[in-house]
Amino acid sequence: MLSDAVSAFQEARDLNDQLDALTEARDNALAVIANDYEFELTVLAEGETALTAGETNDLYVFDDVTGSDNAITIAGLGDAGTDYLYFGEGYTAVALGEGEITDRVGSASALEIFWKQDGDNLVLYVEADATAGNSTSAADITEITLTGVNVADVDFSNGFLSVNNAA
Ligand SMILES: [Ca+2]
Ligand SMILES: [Ca+2]
Repeated sequence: MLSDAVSAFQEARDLNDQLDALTEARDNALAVIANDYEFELTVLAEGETALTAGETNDLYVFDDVTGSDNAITIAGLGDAGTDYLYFGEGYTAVALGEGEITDRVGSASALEIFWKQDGDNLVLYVEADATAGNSTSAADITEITLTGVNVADVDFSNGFLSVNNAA
């Protein structure tokens, strides 16, 4: 019926208007981060597995990039400028110790970031949901390696991870 088609058009038009408003809000927020706080923002994304923090203030925003093919490496975090890896609140950092991420680790009711010092590098295993660590597979885990980072130099508070590399 013609009226159905008109309704569909109106609904799509309204959504399109909302999209325009959201796009503007997103761009404004990005501009504030870039211009007022002077951070270069990078959202973790599938297919971008090797990242390097530069001379700028770098802000990496965590997003689930699960699966072993997507393991991310970030080099130079904290070496120059003010650098953050932002997870958002709600995560608890848990040491894996001698264990492995596939050992059924952590709490099924807590969202956790498991960490392991691997020589000069700090490896993070971030749960996509609270039960991810309890699996023997790492399918719901995002693996992030911070090269040249010792856990003793890491601060994790208010959802922000930072590295104090002052020599
Ligand atoms: Ca930097
Ligand atoms: Ca958990």
